[in-house]
Amino acid sequence: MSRPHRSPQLHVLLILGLLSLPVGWSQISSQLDVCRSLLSSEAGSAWEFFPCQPPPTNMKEFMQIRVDPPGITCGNPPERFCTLENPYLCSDECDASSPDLSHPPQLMGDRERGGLITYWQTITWSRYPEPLLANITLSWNKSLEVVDDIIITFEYGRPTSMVLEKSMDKGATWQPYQYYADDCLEAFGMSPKQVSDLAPSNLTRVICTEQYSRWVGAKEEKNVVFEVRARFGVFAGPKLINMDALYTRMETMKGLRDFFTFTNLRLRLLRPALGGTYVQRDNLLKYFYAVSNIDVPARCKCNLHASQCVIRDAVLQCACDHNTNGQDCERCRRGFRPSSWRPGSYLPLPKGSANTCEVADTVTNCECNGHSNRCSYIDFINVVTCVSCKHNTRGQNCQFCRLGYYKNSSLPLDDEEICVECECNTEGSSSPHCADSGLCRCKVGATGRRCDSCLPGYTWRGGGVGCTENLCDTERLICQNGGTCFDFQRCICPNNFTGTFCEQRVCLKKSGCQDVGDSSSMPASPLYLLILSLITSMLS
Ligand SMILES: *[C@@H]1O[C@H](CO)[C@@H](O)[C@H](O)[C@H]1NC(C)=O
Ligand SMILES: *[C@@H]1O[C@H](CO)[C@@H](O)[C@H](O)[C@H]1NC(C)=O
Ligand SMILES: *[C@@H]1O[C@H](CO)[C@@H](O)[C@H](O)[C@H]1NC(C)=O
Ligand SMILES: *[C@@H]1O[C@H](CO)[C@@H](O)[C@H](O)[C@H]1NC(C)=O
Ligand SMILES: *[C@@H]1O[C@H](CO)[C@@H](O)[C@H](O)[C@H]1NC(C)=O
Ligand SMILES: [Ca+2]
Repeated sequence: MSRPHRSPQLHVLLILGLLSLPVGWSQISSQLDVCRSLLSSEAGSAWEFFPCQPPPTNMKEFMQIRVDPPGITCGNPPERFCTLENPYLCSDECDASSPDLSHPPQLMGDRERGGLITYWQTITWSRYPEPLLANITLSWNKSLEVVDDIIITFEYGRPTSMVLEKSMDKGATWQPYQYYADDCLEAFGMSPKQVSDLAPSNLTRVICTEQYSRWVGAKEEKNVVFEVRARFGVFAGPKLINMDALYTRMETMKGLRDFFTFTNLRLRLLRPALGGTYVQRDNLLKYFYAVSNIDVPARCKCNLHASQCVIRDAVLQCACDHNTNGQDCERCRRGFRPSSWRPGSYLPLPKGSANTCEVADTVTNCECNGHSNRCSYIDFINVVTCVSCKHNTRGQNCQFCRLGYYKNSSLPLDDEEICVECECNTEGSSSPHCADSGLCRCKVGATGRRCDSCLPGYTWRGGGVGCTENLCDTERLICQNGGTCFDFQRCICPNNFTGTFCEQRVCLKKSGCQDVGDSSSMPASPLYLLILSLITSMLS
Protein backbone atom coordinates (compact mmCIF):
# COMPACT_ATOMS: atom_id res chain seq x y z
CA MET A 1 0.00 0.00 0.00
CA SER A 2 1.48 3.36 -0.90
CA ARG A 3 0.70 6.28 1.31
CA PRO A 4 0.58 9.76 -0.23
CA HIS A 5 4.09 10.87 -0.89
CA ARG A 6 5.17 13.80 1.22
CA SER A 7 7.47 15.90 -0.86
CA PRO A 8 9.71 18.55 0.66
CA GLN A 9 7.62 21.10 -1.19
CA LEU A 10 4.64 20.05 0.86
CA HIS A 11 6.25 21.44 3.92
CA VAL A 12 7.19 24.59 2.08
CA LEU A 13 3.59 24.90 0.99
CA LEU A 14 2.23 24.50 4.47
CA ILE A 15 4.76 26.78 6.06
CA LEU A 16 4.28 29.47 3.47
CA GLY A 17 0.58 29.11 3.98
CA LEU A 18 0.92 29.83 7.64
CA LEU A 19 3.33 32.69 7.21
CA SER A 20 1.46 34.51 4.54
CA LEU A 21 -2.04 34.19 5.95
CA PRO A 22 -3.47 37.54 6.90
CA VAL A 23 -4.94 37.69 10.37
CA GLY A 24 -8.52 36.53 10.24
CA TRP A 25 -8.11 33.72 7.77
CA SER A 26 -7.89 31.33 10.62
CA GLN A 27 -11.61 31.49 11.26
CA ILE A 28 -12.21 30.45 7.67
CA SER A 29 -9.59 27.76 7.73
CA SER A 30 -9.09 26.30 11.15
CA GLN A 31 -11.51 23.42 10.92
CA LEU A 32 -11.48 20.19 8.97
CA ASP A 33 -7.76 19.58 9.09
CA VAL A 34 -8.03 15.87 9.93
CA CYS A 35 -9.35 13.24 7.50
CA ARG A 36 -9.48 10.31 9.92
CA SER A 37 -8.65 9.27 13.42
CA LEU A 38 -8.13 5.89 15.01
CA LEU A 39 -10.81 4.82 17.45
CA SER A 40 -9.82 2.14 19.92
CA SER A 41 -12.29 0.09 21.88
CA GLU A 42 -12.42 -3.35 23.43
CA ALA A 43 -13.62 -4.72 20.13
CA GLY A 44 -10.46 -3.47 18.40
CA SER A 45 -9.40 -0.41 16.42
CA ALA A 46 -11.25 1.25 13.59
CA TRP A 47 -10.93 4.46 11.64
CA GLU A 48 -13.38 7.25 11.98
CA PHE A 49 -13.44 9.44 8.90
CA PHE A 50 -14.09 13.16 8.71
CA PRO A 51 -14.49 15.63 5.85
CA CYS A 52 -11.18 17.47 5.52
CA GLN A 53 -9.58 20.22 3.47
CA PRO A 54 -6.08 21.65 3.03
CA PRO A 55 -5.16 24.87 4.80
CA PRO A 56 -5.43 28.11 2.80
CA THR A 57 -2.27 29.44 1.25
CA ASN A 58 -1.35 32.55 -0.64
CA MET A 59 -1.47 30.91 -4.04
CA LYS A 60 0.65 33.64 -5.60
CA GLU A 61 3.58 31.46 -4.54
CA PHE A 62 2.47 28.80 -7.02
CA MET A 63 1.03 30.71 -9.94
CA GLN A 64 2.36 30.73 -13.45
CA ILE A 65 2.12 34.25 -14.86
CA ARG A 66 1.74 35.06 -18.52
CA VAL A 67 1.17 38.46 -20.07
CA ASP A 68 -0.25 39.26 -23.50
CA PRO A 69 0.17 40.54 -26.13
CA PRO A 70 3.88 39.87 -26.74
CA GLY A 71 5.91 43.03 -26.33
CA ILE A 72 3.50 44.57 -23.81
CA THR A 73 6.14 44.63 -21.06
CA CYS A 74 8.09 47.88 -21.09
CA GLY A 75 11.84 48.21 -21.60
CA ASN A 76 12.52 46.62 -24.95
CA PRO A 77 13.50 49.04 -26.40
CA PRO A 78 14.14 51.23 -23.32
CA GLU A 79 11.43 53.82 -22.83
CA ARG A 80 10.90 56.96 -20.76
CA PHE A 81 7.68 57.45 -18.85
CA CYS A 82 6.00 60.08 -16.70
CA THR A 83 3.53 59.75 -13.87
CA LEU A 84 0.05 61.14 -13.48
CA GLU A 85 1.10 63.03 -10.38
CA ASN A 86 4.05 64.63 -12.13
CA PRO A 87 3.22 64.51 -15.85
CA TYR A 88 5.95 66.81 -17.11
CA LEU A 89 8.83 65.30 -15.18
CA CYS A 90 9.54 62.35 -17.45
CA SER A 91 12.84 61.27 -16.03
CA ASP A 92 11.90 57.68 -15.22
CA GLU A 93 13.08 54.94 -17.52
CA CYS A 94 12.16 51.32 -18.12
CA ASP A 95 15.01 49.24 -19.55
CA ALA A 96 14.63 45.48 -19.81
CA SER A 97 18.39 44.98 -20.03
CA SER A 98 19.07 46.64 -16.68
CA PRO A 99 18.19 44.71 -13.51
CA ASP A 100 17.36 47.94 -11.68
CA LEU A 101 15.18 49.40 -14.43
CA SER A 102 13.39 46.32 -15.75
CA HIS A 103 9.83 45.35 -14.80
CA PRO A 104 9.21 41.72 -15.79
CA PRO A 105 5.88 39.93 -15.04
CA GLN A 106 7.23 37.81 -12.18
CA LEU A 107 7.46 40.95 -10.05
CA MET A 108 3.67 40.65 -9.60
CA GLY A 109 4.15 37.46 -7.61
CA ASP A 110 7.43 37.97 -5.80
CA ARG A 111 7.94 38.42 -2.12
CA GLU A 112 9.06 41.96 -1.55
CA ARG A 113 11.78 42.63 0.98
CA GLY A 114 12.89 45.70 2.87
CA GLY A 115 10.00 47.86 1.74
CA LEU A 116 11.17 47.84 -1.88
CA ILE A 117 8.13 47.68 -4.15
CA THR A 118 8.70 45.64 -7.29
CA TYR A 119 6.25 45.65 -10.18
CA TRP A 120 5.47 44.61 -13.71
CA GLN A 121 5.02 47.56 -16.03
CA THR A 122 3.70 47.88 -19.56
CA ILE A 123 4.70 50.10 -22.45
CA THR A 124 3.05 53.52 -22.47
CA TRP A 125 -0.03 54.46 -24.47
CA SER A 126 1.94 56.10 -27.26
CA ARG A 127 -0.28 54.44 -29.91
CA TYR A 128 -3.40 56.28 -28.73
CA PRO A 129 -6.24 56.21 -29.88
CA GLU A 130 -5.61 52.51 -30.42
CA PRO A 131 -6.62 51.02 -27.05
CA LEU A 132 -3.91 49.98 -24.63
CA LEU A 133 -4.89 46.35 -23.93
CA ALA A 134 -3.09 43.80 -21.79
CA ASN A 135 -4.01 40.39 -20.42
CA ILE A 136 -2.48 38.89 -17.29
CA THR A 137 -3.18 35.16 -17.08
CA LEU A 138 -2.54 33.34 -13.82
CA SER A 139 -2.46 29.55 -14.00
CA TRP A 140 -2.35 26.90 -11.34
CA ASN A 141 -3.68 23.97 -13.34
CA LYS A 142 -5.51 22.87 -10.23
CA SER A 143 -8.97 23.57 -8.88
CA LEU A 144 -8.71 26.10 -6.09
CA GLU A 145 -11.27 27.57 -3.74
CA VAL A 146 -10.79 31.19 -2.92
CA VAL A 147 -11.13 31.84 0.81
CA ASP A 148 -10.54 35.56 1.11
CA ASP A 149 -10.35 38.71 -0.99
CA ILE A 150 -8.25 38.60 -4.15
CA ILE A 151 -6.26 41.82 -4.10
CA ILE A 152 -4.48 43.27 -7.11
CA THR A 153 -2.15 46.17 -6.32
CA PHE A 154 -1.56 48.78 -9.01
CA GLU A 155 1.24 51.32 -8.87
CA TYR A 156 0.71 54.69 -10.66
CA GLY A 157 -3.07 54.38 -10.57
CA ARG A 158 -5.74 51.72 -11.09
CA PRO A 159 -7.17 51.01 -14.55
CA THR A 160 -10.33 52.88 -15.45
CA SER A 161 -11.65 49.71 -17.08
CA MET A 162 -10.86 46.05 -16.60
CA VAL A 163 -12.43 42.58 -16.32
CA LEU A 164 -11.49 39.79 -13.96
CA GLU A 165 -12.18 36.43 -15.58
CA LYS A 166 -11.87 32.88 -14.36
CA SER A 167 -11.55 29.45 -15.87
CA MET A 168 -12.63 26.26 -14.15
CA ASP A 169 -11.17 23.95 -16.77
CA LYS A 170 -7.49 24.91 -16.91
CA GLY A 171 -8.01 27.64 -19.46
CA ALA A 172 -10.23 25.87 -22.00
CA THR A 173 -13.21 28.13 -21.31
CA TRP A 174 -13.46 31.44 -19.49
CA GLN A 175 -16.19 33.41 -17.85
CA PRO A 176 -16.31 36.89 -16.35
CA TYR A 177 -15.89 37.05 -12.57
CA GLN A 178 -16.29 40.77 -12.02
CA TYR A 179 -16.26 43.96 -14.10
CA TYR A 180 -14.47 47.08 -12.95
CA ALA A 181 -14.88 50.54 -14.48
CA ASP A 182 -15.07 54.17 -13.44
CA ASP A 183 -18.30 54.21 -15.47
CA CYS A 184 -19.89 50.77 -15.65
CA LEU A 185 -22.70 51.83 -17.91
CA GLU A 186 -20.40 53.41 -20.46
CA ALA A 187 -17.74 50.70 -20.38
CA PHE A 188 -19.90 47.58 -20.14
CA GLY A 189 -23.52 48.67 -20.37
CA MET A 190 -24.08 47.50 -16.81
CA SER A 191 -25.45 49.46 -13.91
CA PRO A 192 -22.91 49.76 -11.10
CA LYS A 193 -23.30 47.49 -8.07
CA GLN A 194 -21.46 46.63 -4.92
CA VAL A 195 -21.30 43.34 -3.09
CA SER A 196 -23.35 44.98 -0.36
CA ASP A 197 -26.18 45.17 -2.91
CA LEU A 198 -26.27 41.40 -3.12
CA ALA A 199 -28.67 39.19 -1.22
CA PRO A 200 -28.36 35.43 -0.54
CA SER A 201 -30.50 34.72 -3.60
CA ASN A 202 -28.23 36.53 -6.08
CA LEU A 203 -24.83 36.29 -4.43
CA THR A 204 -23.28 34.55 -7.41
CA ARG A 205 -24.31 37.27 -9.85
CA VAL A 206 -21.49 38.81 -11.87
CA ILE A 207 -21.49 42.53 -11.16
CA CYS A 208 -19.76 45.64 -12.43
CA THR A 209 -18.38 47.84 -9.69
CA GLU A 210 -17.04 51.39 -9.78
CA GLN A 211 -15.55 51.13 -6.32
CA TYR A 212 -12.01 50.36 -7.45
CA SER A 213 -11.66 52.33 -10.64
CA ARG A 214 -12.36 55.92 -9.84
CA TRP A 215 -9.44 58.30 -9.58
CA VAL A 216 -8.51 59.10 -5.99
CA GLY A 217 -4.79 59.66 -6.56
CA ALA A 218 -2.26 57.00 -7.45
CA LYS A 219 -0.88 56.77 -3.92
CA GLU A 220 -4.17 56.98 -2.02
CA GLU A 221 -5.70 53.76 -3.16
CA LYS A 222 -3.80 51.13 -5.09
CA ASN A 223 -5.91 48.03 -4.67
CA VAL A 224 -8.50 46.42 -6.86
CA VAL A 225 -10.39 43.82 -4.88
CA PHE A 226 -12.50 40.80 -5.71
CA GLU A 227 -14.59 40.68 -2.56
CA VAL A 228 -14.82 37.20 -1.12
CA ARG A 229 -15.01 38.06 2.57
CA ALA A 230 -18.00 40.34 2.01
CA ARG A 231 -19.75 37.64 -0.02
CA PHE A 232 -19.15 35.11 2.76
CA GLY A 233 -20.52 37.75 5.11
CA VAL A 234 -23.86 37.73 3.32
CA PHE A 235 -24.39 34.32 4.94
CA ALA A 236 -22.02 34.28 7.87
CA GLY A 237 -22.60 37.80 9.13
CA PRO A 238 -20.28 40.79 8.70
CA LYS A 239 -17.66 39.41 11.07
CA LEU A 240 -17.99 35.85 9.73
CA ILE A 241 -19.17 34.67 13.12
CA ASN A 242 -21.68 32.22 11.73
CA MET A 243 -19.51 30.15 9.41
CA ASP A 244 -21.86 27.20 9.87
CA ALA A 245 -24.50 29.13 7.98
CA LEU A 246 -22.06 29.60 5.14
CA TYR A 247 -21.06 25.94 5.11
CA THR A 248 -24.70 24.92 5.04
CA ARG A 249 -25.32 27.23 2.09
CA MET A 250 -22.27 25.87 0.31
CA GLU A 251 -23.90 22.45 0.38
CA THR A 252 -27.43 23.43 -0.41
CA MET A 253 -27.25 26.40 -2.77
CA LYS A 254 -26.68 25.41 -6.33
CA GLY A 255 -23.62 27.03 -7.89
CA LEU A 256 -22.34 28.64 -4.70
CA ARG A 257 -19.26 26.43 -4.31
CA ASP A 258 -18.53 26.68 -7.99
CA PHE A 259 -18.64 30.43 -7.73
CA PHE A 260 -15.60 30.37 -5.46
CA THR A 261 -13.78 27.75 -7.55
CA PHE A 262 -11.27 28.32 -10.37
CA THR A 263 -8.14 26.87 -11.95
CA ASN A 264 -6.96 30.06 -13.68
CA LEU A 265 -7.62 33.75 -13.43
CA ARG A 266 -7.24 36.41 -16.08
CA LEU A 267 -7.13 40.16 -15.78
CA ARG A 268 -8.10 41.93 -18.96
CA LEU A 269 -6.80 45.46 -18.65
CA LEU A 270 -8.84 47.62 -21.03
CA ARG A 271 -8.00 51.24 -20.19
CA PRO A 272 -5.28 52.63 -17.90
CA ALA A 273 -5.61 55.21 -15.15
CA LEU A 274 -6.23 58.67 -16.60
CA GLY A 275 -5.85 60.85 -13.52
CA GLY A 276 -9.52 61.69 -13.30
CA THR A 277 -9.72 63.47 -16.62
CA TYR A 278 -9.84 62.75 -20.35
CA VAL A 279 -6.86 61.44 -22.31
CA GLN A 280 -4.27 64.12 -22.94
CA ARG A 281 -2.84 63.36 -26.35
CA ASP A 282 0.20 65.57 -25.88
CA ASN A 283 1.54 63.48 -23.03
CA LEU A 284 0.80 59.82 -23.56
CA LEU A 285 3.89 58.70 -21.64
CA LYS A 286 1.96 58.94 -18.37
CA TYR A 287 -0.55 56.24 -19.33
CA PHE A 288 0.41 52.62 -18.68
CA TYR A 289 -0.31 49.75 -16.30
CA ALA A 290 1.91 48.72 -13.40
CA VAL A 291 1.03 45.85 -11.05
CA SER A 292 3.15 45.22 -7.97
CA ASN A 293 1.31 42.34 -6.33
CA ILE A 294 -1.54 39.86 -6.72
CA ASP A 295 -2.72 38.09 -3.58
CA VAL A 296 -4.82 34.99 -4.14
CA PRO A 297 -5.79 33.49 -0.78
CA ALA A 298 -7.12 30.06 -1.62
CA ARG A 299 -6.91 26.40 -0.86
CA CYS A 300 -6.64 23.38 -3.10
CA LYS A 301 -10.09 22.03 -3.82
CA CYS A 302 -10.03 18.38 -2.81
CA ASN A 303 -13.75 17.66 -2.50
CA LEU A 304 -13.26 17.46 1.29
CA HIS A 305 -11.17 14.31 0.88
CA ALA A 306 -7.66 15.64 1.64
CA SER A 307 -6.05 17.72 4.34
CA GLN A 308 -2.93 18.45 2.35
CA CYS A 309 -1.98 19.66 -1.07
CA VAL A 310 1.42 18.73 -2.45
CA ILE A 311 3.51 19.55 -5.48
CA ARG A 312 4.16 16.44 -7.50
CA ASP A 313 5.98 16.65 -10.83
CA ALA A 314 5.60 20.43 -10.62
CA VAL A 315 1.80 20.14 -10.41
CA LEU A 316 -0.40 20.88 -7.41
CA GLN A 317 -2.16 17.74 -6.28
CA CYS A 318 -4.42 16.82 -3.38
CA ALA A 319 -2.99 14.16 -1.06
CA CYS A 320 -6.23 12.19 -1.13
CA ASP A 321 -7.70 10.12 1.69
CA HIS A 322 -11.07 8.37 2.06
CA ASN A 323 -10.09 5.84 -0.66
CA THR A 324 -10.21 8.52 -3.31
CA ASN A 325 -7.64 9.69 -5.81
CA GLY A 326 -7.22 12.07 -8.72
CA GLN A 327 -5.84 15.61 -8.67
CA ASP A 328 -8.95 16.86 -6.83
CA CYS A 329 -9.79 13.49 -5.17
CA GLU A 330 -12.59 13.37 -7.72
CA ARG A 331 -12.87 9.58 -8.05
CA CYS A 332 -12.55 6.36 -6.07
CA ARG A 333 -9.28 4.52 -5.85
CA ARG A 334 -8.82 1.25 -7.67
CA GLY A 335 -10.55 -1.50 -5.79
CA PHE A 336 -13.38 0.77 -4.66
CA ARG A 337 -16.73 1.07 -6.30
CA PRO A 338 -16.54 4.02 -8.74
CA SER A 339 -20.21 4.86 -8.37
CA SER A 340 -19.83 5.25 -4.61
CA TRP A 341 -17.84 8.47 -5.05
CA ARG A 342 -19.35 11.58 -3.51
CA PRO A 343 -17.68 14.76 -2.29
CA GLY A 344 -17.33 15.07 1.45
CA SER A 345 -19.94 17.26 3.09
CA TYR A 346 -19.91 19.96 5.76
CA LEU A 347 -23.27 18.55 6.80
CA PRO A 348 -24.57 17.45 9.19
CA LEU A 349 -23.03 20.10 11.42
CA PRO A 350 -20.73 20.18 13.22
CA LYS A 351 -18.67 17.17 12.06
CA GLY A 352 -19.95 16.70 8.54
CA SER A 353 -19.67 13.48 6.50
CA ALA A 354 -16.55 12.07 4.91
CA ASN A 355 -18.46 10.04 2.28
CA THR A 356 -15.60 7.60 1.83
CA CYS A 357 -15.57 5.35 -1.21
CA GLU A 358 -17.00 1.91 -0.67
CA VAL A 359 -15.13 -1.32 -1.21
CA ALA A 360 -15.65 -2.61 -4.68
CA ASP A 361 -18.03 -5.40 -5.40
CA THR A 362 -15.66 -8.28 -4.88
CA VAL A 363 -16.43 -10.31 -7.98
CA THR A 364 -16.05 -7.51 -10.46
CA ASN A 365 -13.20 -5.61 -8.96
CA CYS A 366 -11.08 -8.04 -7.33
CA GLU A 367 -7.68 -8.11 -8.99
CA CYS A 368 -6.53 -11.71 -8.44
CA ASN A 369 -4.98 -12.64 -11.78
CA GLY A 370 -7.66 -15.25 -12.29
CA HIS A 371 -6.69 -17.28 -9.26
CA SER A 372 -9.56 -16.13 -7.06
CA ASN A 373 -12.73 -14.13 -7.34
CA ARG A 374 -13.01 -13.17 -3.74
CA CYS A 375 -11.49 -10.16 -2.02
CA SER A 376 -11.71 -8.71 1.41
CA TYR A 377 -11.01 -5.25 2.67
CA ILE A 378 -8.62 -4.84 5.56
CA ASP A 379 -9.75 -1.60 7.04
CA PHE A 380 -6.86 -1.11 9.42
CA ILE A 381 -4.26 -0.91 6.67
CA ASN A 382 -6.74 0.27 4.06
CA VAL A 383 -6.06 -2.49 1.59
CA VAL A 384 -8.19 -4.76 -0.58
CA THR A 385 -6.72 -8.23 -0.78
CA CYS A 386 -7.60 -11.48 -2.56
CA VAL A 387 -8.68 -14.38 -0.40
CA SER A 388 -8.49 -18.12 -1.20
CA CYS A 389 -5.95 -17.81 -4.00
CA LYS A 390 -6.00 -21.04 -6.00
CA HIS A 391 -3.39 -22.80 -8.15
CA ASN A 392 -0.81 -22.58 -5.38
CA THR A 393 -0.70 -18.77 -5.59
CA ARG A 394 -0.75 -16.26 -2.77
CA GLY A 395 -0.47 -12.49 -2.22
CA GLN A 396 -2.70 -9.40 -2.36
CA ASN A 397 -3.43 -10.07 -6.03
CA CYS A 398 -2.54 -13.81 -6.01
CA GLN A 399 0.59 -12.65 -7.76
CA PHE A 400 3.11 -14.81 -5.85
CA CYS A 401 3.57 -18.57 -5.51
CA ARG A 402 2.98 -20.34 -2.24
CA LEU A 403 6.05 -21.47 -0.36
CA GLY A 404 7.31 -24.69 -1.87
CA TYR A 405 6.39 -23.49 -5.38
CA TYR A 406 8.11 -21.31 -7.93
CA LYS A 407 6.94 -19.34 -10.97
CA ASN A 408 7.25 -20.76 -14.45
CA SER A 409 8.52 -17.56 -16.02
CA SER A 410 7.52 -18.64 -19.53
CA LEU A 411 3.83 -18.60 -18.59
CA PRO A 412 1.50 -15.58 -18.13
CA LEU A 413 0.60 -14.64 -14.55
CA ASP A 414 -2.97 -15.92 -14.89
CA ASP A 415 -2.03 -19.41 -16.14
CA GLU A 416 -3.31 -22.18 -13.95
CA GLU A 417 0.09 -23.89 -14.19
CA ILE A 418 2.01 -20.75 -13.20
CA CYS A 419 3.25 -22.17 -9.91
CA VAL A 420 5.43 -25.27 -10.20
CA GLU A 421 6.23 -27.36 -7.19
CA CYS A 422 9.84 -27.03 -6.02
CA GLU A 423 10.06 -30.77 -5.25
CA CYS A 424 13.21 -30.24 -3.26
CA ASN A 425 14.69 -33.62 -2.25
CA THR A 426 13.97 -33.90 1.42
CA GLU A 427 17.28 -35.65 2.14
CA GLY A 428 19.50 -33.42 -0.02
CA SER A 429 17.86 -30.05 0.79
CA SER A 430 17.99 -27.93 3.87
CA SER A 431 14.54 -26.39 3.15
CA PRO A 432 11.39 -27.41 1.29
CA HIS A 433 11.27 -23.92 -0.32
CA CYS A 434 13.11 -22.91 -3.44
CA ALA A 435 14.35 -19.66 -4.99
CA ASP A 436 12.35 -17.80 -7.68
CA SER A 437 14.44 -19.67 -10.24
CA GLY A 438 13.33 -23.00 -8.76
CA LEU A 439 16.71 -23.84 -7.23
CA CYS A 440 16.49 -25.72 -3.94
CA ARG A 441 18.89 -24.98 -1.10
CA CYS A 442 21.23 -28.00 -0.83
CA LYS A 443 22.96 -29.53 2.16
CA VAL A 444 26.76 -30.02 2.03
CA GLY A 445 27.74 -32.43 -0.72
CA ALA A 446 24.38 -32.34 -2.53
CA THR A 447 23.76 -30.69 -5.90
CA GLY A 448 21.24 -30.36 -8.73
CA ARG A 449 18.11 -28.13 -8.92
CA ARG A 450 16.33 -30.43 -6.51
CA CYS A 451 19.49 -31.36 -4.52
CA ASP A 452 19.03 -34.99 -5.45
CA SER A 453 22.56 -35.84 -6.59
CA CYS A 454 26.00 -35.65 -5.00
CA LEU A 455 29.17 -33.69 -5.69
CA PRO A 456 32.35 -35.70 -6.54
CA GLY A 457 33.78 -37.24 -3.35
CA TYR A 458 30.27 -37.78 -1.94
CA THR A 459 27.95 -40.72 -2.16
CA TRP A 460 24.15 -40.79 -1.89
CA ARG A 461 22.89 -42.64 1.11
CA GLY A 462 19.31 -43.15 2.21
CA GLY A 463 17.84 -42.86 5.63
CA GLY A 464 17.56 -39.09 5.71
CA VAL A 465 21.29 -38.53 5.37
CA GLY A 466 21.60 -37.44 1.76
CA CYS A 467 25.16 -37.14 0.47
CA THR A 468 27.96 -38.33 2.73
CA GLU A 469 31.64 -37.78 2.19
CA ASN A 470 33.57 -40.80 0.81
CA LEU A 471 36.06 -42.40 3.28
CA CYS A 472 37.68 -44.71 0.70
CA ASP A 473 37.46 -45.16 -3.05
CA THR A 474 39.44 -46.48 -5.99
CA GLU A 475 41.06 -43.20 -7.05
CA ARG A 476 42.32 -41.06 -4.21
CA LEU A 477 41.55 -42.84 -0.98
CA ILE A 478 42.84 -46.31 -1.93
CA CYS A 479 42.89 -49.26 0.51
CA GLN A 480 46.45 -50.62 0.94
CA ASN A 481 47.96 -54.07 1.21
CA GLY A 482 45.26 -55.87 -0.69
CA GLY A 483 42.40 -54.28 1.25
CA THR A 484 39.15 -53.52 -0.60
CA CYS A 485 36.91 -50.44 -0.26
CA PHE A 486 33.40 -51.33 0.88
CA ASP A 487 30.57 -48.94 0.06
CA PHE A 488 33.01 -45.95 0.04
CA GLN A 489 32.88 -46.12 3.81
CA ARG A 490 35.68 -48.45 4.98
CA CYS A 491 38.56 -50.66 3.81
CA ILE A 492 38.21 -54.39 4.38
CA CYS A 493 41.74 -55.54 5.23
CA PRO A 494 43.51 -58.90 4.98
CA ASN A 495 43.72 -60.32 8.52
CA ASN A 496 47.47 -59.51 9.11
CA PHE A 497 46.73 -55.69 8.32
CA THR A 498 44.64 -53.09 9.96
CA GLY A 499 44.08 -49.25 9.99
CA THR A 500 41.73 -47.05 7.98
CA PHE A 501 43.56 -47.90 4.77
CA CYS A 502 44.92 -51.36 5.95
CA GLU A 503 48.29 -49.65 6.27
CA GLN A 504 49.20 -51.20 9.63
CA ARG A 505 50.66 -54.64 10.06
CA VAL A 506 49.07 -56.71 12.76
CA CYS A 507 51.82 -57.48 15.32
CA LEU A 508 51.71 -61.19 16.12
CA LYS A 509 53.42 -62.09 19.38
CA LYS A 510 55.67 -64.76 17.79
CA SER A 511 57.16 -62.82 14.89
CA GLY A 512 57.04 -59.31 16.45
CA CYS A 513 57.11 -56.11 14.47
CA GLN A 514 60.57 -54.82 15.33
CA ASP A 515 61.73 -54.77 11.75
CA VAL A 516 59.49 -51.87 10.98
CA GLY A 517 59.75 -50.13 14.31
CA ASP A 518 56.85 -49.30 16.55
CA SER A 519 54.47 -48.21 13.87
CA SER A 520 51.31 -48.56 15.85
CA SER A 521 51.45 -45.05 17.16
CA MET A 522 52.25 -43.42 13.83
CA PRO A 523 49.61 -41.75 11.70
CA ALA A 524 48.56 -43.43 8.52
CA SER A 525 48.91 -41.33 5.42
CA PRO A 526 49.81 -42.15 1.82
CA LEU A 527 53.14 -40.34 2.31
CA TYR A 528 53.87 -42.30 5.47
CA LEU A 529 53.00 -45.52 3.66
CA LEU A 530 55.37 -44.58 0.84
CA ILE A 531 58.28 -43.93 3.29
CA LEU A 532 57.42 -47.09 5.16
CA SER A 533 57.64 -49.22 2.02
CA LEU A 534 60.98 -47.52 1.03
CA ILE A 535 62.50 -48.30 4.43
CA THR A 536 61.21 -51.85 4.29
CA SER A 537 62.81 -52.48 0.88
CA MET A 538 66.16 -50.91 2.03
CA LEU A 539 66.30 -53.14 5.10
CA SER A 540 65.46 -56.40 3.38
C1 LIG B 1 -7.10 38.82 -23.88
O1 LIG B 1 -7.88 37.64 -23.81
C2 LIG B 1 -9.08 37.71 -24.57
C3 LIG B 1 -9.88 36.48 -24.32
O2 LIG B 1 -9.16 35.34 -24.70
C4 LIG B 1 -8.75 37.87 -26.04
O3 LIG B 1 -9.95 37.97 -26.79
C5 LIG B 1 -7.94 39.13 -26.22
O4 LIG B 1 -7.54 39.24 -27.57
C6 LIG B 1 -6.73 39.10 -25.34
N1 LIG B 1 -6.09 40.40 -25.37
C7 LIG B 1 -4.81 40.53 -25.62
C8 LIG B 1 -4.30 41.91 -25.61
O5 LIG B 1 -4.06 39.57 -25.84
C1 LIG C 1 -1.14 23.76 -17.34
O1 LIG C 1 -1.63 22.85 -18.29
C2 LIG C 1 -1.43 23.27 -19.62
C3 LIG C 1 -2.12 22.28 -20.51
O2 LIG C 1 -2.29 21.05 -19.88
C4 LIG C 1 0.07 23.37 -19.87
O3 LIG C 1 0.29 23.84 -21.17
C5 LIG C 1 0.69 24.34 -18.87
O4 LIG C 1 2.07 24.38 -19.02
C6 LIG C 1 0.35 23.92 -17.49
N1 LIG C 1 0.81 24.91 -16.56
C7 LIG C 1 1.39 24.58 -15.40
C8 LIG C 1 1.74 25.71 -14.51
O5 LIG C 1 1.63 23.43 -15.07
C1 LIG D 1 -30.18 40.92 -5.35
O1 LIG D 1 -31.38 40.68 -4.69
C2 LIG D 1 -31.78 41.75 -3.84
C3 LIG D 1 -33.00 41.31 -3.06
O2 LIG D 1 -33.74 40.40 -3.83
C4 LIG D 1 -32.04 42.98 -4.70
O3 LIG D 1 -32.42 44.05 -3.88
C5 LIG D 1 -30.77 43.34 -5.42
O4 LIG D 1 -30.97 44.40 -6.30
C6 LIG D 1 -30.27 42.16 -6.22
N1 LIG D 1 -28.96 42.48 -6.73
C7 LIG D 1 -28.61 42.32 -7.99
C8 LIG D 1 -27.22 42.67 -8.36
O5 LIG D 1 -29.37 41.89 -8.81
C1 LIG E 1 6.82 -23.92 -18.14
O1 LIG E 1 5.85 -23.77 -19.14
C2 LIG E 1 6.27 -24.19 -20.41
C3 LIG E 1 5.18 -23.81 -21.38
O2 LIG E 1 3.97 -24.40 -21.03
C4 LIG E 1 6.50 -25.68 -20.37
O3 LIG E 1 6.94 -26.11 -21.62
C5 LIG E 1 7.57 -25.95 -19.32
O4 LIG E 1 7.75 -27.32 -19.17
C6 LIG E 1 7.17 -25.39 -17.99
N1 LIG E 1 8.27 -25.51 -17.05
C7 LIG E 1 8.15 -26.10 -15.88
C8 LIG E 1 9.36 -26.15 -15.03
O5 LIG E 1 7.09 -26.61 -15.52
C1 LIG F 1 49.79 -62.17 5.56
O1 LIG F 1 49.08 -63.38 5.60
C2 LIG F 1 48.94 -64.04 4.37
C3 LIG F 1 48.10 -65.28 4.59
O2 LIG F 1 47.21 -65.12 5.59
C4 LIG F 1 50.32 -64.37 3.89
O3 LIG F 1 50.21 -64.98 2.65
C5 LIG F 1 51.13 -63.13 3.78
O4 LIG F 1 52.45 -63.45 3.43
C6 LIG F 1 51.18 -62.39 5.06
N1 LIG F 1 51.88 -61.11 4.83
C7 LIG F 1 52.76 -60.63 5.66
C8 LIG F 1 53.45 -59.37 5.28
O5 LIG F 1 52.99 -61.21 6.71
CA1 LIG G 1 6.07 42.77 -6.39
